[in-house]
Amino acid sequence: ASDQRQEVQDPVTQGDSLDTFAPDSGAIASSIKYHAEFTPSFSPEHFELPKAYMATAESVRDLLIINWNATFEYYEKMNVKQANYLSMEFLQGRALLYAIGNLELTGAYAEDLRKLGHNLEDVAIQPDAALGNGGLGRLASCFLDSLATLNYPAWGYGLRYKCGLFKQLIKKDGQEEVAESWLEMGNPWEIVGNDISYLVKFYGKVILKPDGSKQWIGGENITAVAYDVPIPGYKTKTTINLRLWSTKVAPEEFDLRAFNAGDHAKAYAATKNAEKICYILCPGDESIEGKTLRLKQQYTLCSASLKDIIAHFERRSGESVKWEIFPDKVAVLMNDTHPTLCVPETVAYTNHTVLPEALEKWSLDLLQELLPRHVEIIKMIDKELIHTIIEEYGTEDLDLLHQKLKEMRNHDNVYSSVDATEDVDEVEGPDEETESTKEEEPTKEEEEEEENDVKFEADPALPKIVRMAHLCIVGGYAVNGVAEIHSEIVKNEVFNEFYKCFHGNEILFQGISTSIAFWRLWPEKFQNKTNGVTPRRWIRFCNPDLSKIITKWTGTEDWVLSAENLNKLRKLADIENLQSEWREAKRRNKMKVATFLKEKTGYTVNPDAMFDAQVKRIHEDKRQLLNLLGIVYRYKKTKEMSPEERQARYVPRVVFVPDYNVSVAEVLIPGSDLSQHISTAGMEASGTSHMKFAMNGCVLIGNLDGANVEIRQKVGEDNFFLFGARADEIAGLRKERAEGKFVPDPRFEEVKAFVRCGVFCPYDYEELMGSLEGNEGYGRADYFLVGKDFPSYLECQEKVDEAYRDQKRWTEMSILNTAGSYKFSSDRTVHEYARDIWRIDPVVLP
Ligand code: T68
Repeated sequence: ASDQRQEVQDPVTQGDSLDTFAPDSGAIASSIKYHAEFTPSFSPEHFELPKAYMATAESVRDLLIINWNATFEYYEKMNVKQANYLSMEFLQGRALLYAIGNLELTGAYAEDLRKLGHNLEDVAIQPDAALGNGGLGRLASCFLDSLATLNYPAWGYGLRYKCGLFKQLIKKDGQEEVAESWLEMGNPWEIVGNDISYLVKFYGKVILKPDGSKQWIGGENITAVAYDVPIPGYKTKTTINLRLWSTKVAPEEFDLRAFNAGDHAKAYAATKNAEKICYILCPGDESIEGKTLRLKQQYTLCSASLKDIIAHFERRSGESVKWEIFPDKVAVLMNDTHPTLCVPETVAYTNHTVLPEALEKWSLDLLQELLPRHVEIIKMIDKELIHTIIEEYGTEDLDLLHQKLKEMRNHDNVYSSVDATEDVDEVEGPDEETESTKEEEPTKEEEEEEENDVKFEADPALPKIVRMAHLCIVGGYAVNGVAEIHSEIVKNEVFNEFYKCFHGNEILFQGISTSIAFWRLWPEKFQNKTNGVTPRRWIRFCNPDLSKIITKWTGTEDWVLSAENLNKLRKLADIENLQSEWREAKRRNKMKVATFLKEKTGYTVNPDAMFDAQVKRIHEDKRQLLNLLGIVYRYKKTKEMSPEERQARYVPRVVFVPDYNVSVAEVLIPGSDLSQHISTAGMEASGTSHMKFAMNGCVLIGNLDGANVEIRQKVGEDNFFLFGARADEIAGLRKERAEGKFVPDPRFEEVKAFVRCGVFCPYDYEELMGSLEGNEGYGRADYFLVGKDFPSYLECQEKVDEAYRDQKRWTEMSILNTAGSYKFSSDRTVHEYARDIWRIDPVVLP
């Protein structure tokens, strides 16, 4: 990629005028009435919900489209360099009130809707756009918000799943997942581009053409159609685009003959095959069918998006398309490895996990069958990598070189075998013989190369897999982690071979380190970009009460666009008046939580109690179990108290909130006092919910993992409850554990026994408790070190209780958390990506 920055001229001098629509009073009501009458998605008689929502949304969309078109036209005209954020997930949440807020029309809409007999808040009842699972998807949405607000030329690309995140029901036996289509009532936020579609190909074979070039032919073709979602920035005309692909059958794939012959199932097979690609988010991939579907999803995103990006480039280039300047005009970011199949192009890669089981791997056979041409390219990349390594390393010491490659293959290579201990699904080969370069006569040059490569061949007896993260690192021009500690782990541990490392003897003498041999692959690619979240949605929009207080005490509303202003609160944190306003706002937010919980779960909670929240995808490494065992321990102790003693304290009350999503977060986060970020150190890449909690004045309890480390630095050590083992101790502790040297704390034994005895309900707890003890058949002995951290967690929670009793001190901590959260605005993160990875500049519309 080039370092060249975009020079943007003022188009006003070129006679353009791009006025935004500024509706006067009454104009909004007319627009809503117009849509109610003429947008034929509901029956004509009434103006009730959901029709009132739809008509209101459509009128807002009109306004967005004006800015969205203006933005698009301006980028076209100025031929700007654009960043493209490819992500399998976006967790947008609800759009109506947020968009109105960004357009600064909340008052006007509320007033005009009132005239039409509706309350704005009540009208906004849309389902959440939940096209994501958790942090990774929500990060993508926060980035879009910041990109638009900061006027960066950028688009998001994703898939338009018909069913987003499942509806979660908690039944007696556990979680029940129910599919739910968020599109059932229609989606007013999208603009279908029937004229923007691309063919996406699967299967088939590669042939060698007479001119020596290769062609991928045959196979199955589907069509990807663009659905565009305008993303408005805050207080700016810039409205960027989230382009989501929906899949349908390519017309020529429909078997009309079979249909007419009465074999309707056969005729529809192609339709179903195409449509199922976008049917659900994250289809189960235990089965080979599931794996194939997931790979098809990933490839659809890559293929359609890159074709679209290339089409933009060609169109914007006009008469003279110069491919050598493609990197000056286009940056592509892969949000984790899901879009790895973009690698042959200009890409950058953000890693979101270091957990071995979460690092994507695909069987070479499956890839070969579905994408034969890509496998050839991947093999070429692999070959090139080996050549790079030989160049870097030299061939003087062949044994050492072999050793190095073997190491990389065993745990770190692009296309390689894996060690036999690893569990890789065997996949049946393709039914038909595919013609690929493998079977062609090699040229003389290739033969020579082959000879050279034989020496470095992987063990043919082992199953071949493609490690997507390695492909991303080799093919990407930049690789970043999402918090400082995570980026260090990425380069020094998980992907160290691709960064640099020492081998031979490293001698440390009187503080001077001398290495005998030095291996250096791509240290310059590796970077850190600590995550962030948008203060627009995560303070201003979800917490209007606190927003007013922040504006009042910092003197301006500037913090919404420049989060550094939040830090002004630091000096004010002990002022009594501010503190009492702060507490009142928190109390009102807690009342909202109490009302919400009552409605949603039927449980009553006391708003005077401390609200202690843990918000995470359910994962062993995030250690919900540590939280639960902590609760059980405290429950047991409360039970053992005398009635008088118990009276003096709150009895723990635990509520599980099912079906968590962005809208639920908007209620829970402002109304929490404490939030828990207690993953095993080194396992949470960053975490982002704690950034939202801190922004809303919640105090955190956590260990030195992910972005906790940086949050603690910013809010101050005294305002963060720290416990637990550090990342650099984990390997040693696990070893100790495996060798049976770990001596559990009596409180840990007590709590496990208590659960086992069935006080909560009769249930076979053996699997759960066994996993903590490493009992036979239950996997690795407490791999996530719940037992090790349990005592320090309990002690830390006691300190929390103590601190909460001093409300003055607690409020000060709460204010200091909001103050210190300034660093964790996604505006800061996006500026860093723009400067260091995408190399794009803001382009302000005239
Ligand atoms: C999260 N990852 C990290 N993954 O766990 C979190 N994965 O620490 C980090 O803050 C966040 O990414 C943003 O960087 C995820 O959310 C997924 O949701 C996911 C989904 C499908 C496949 C793999």
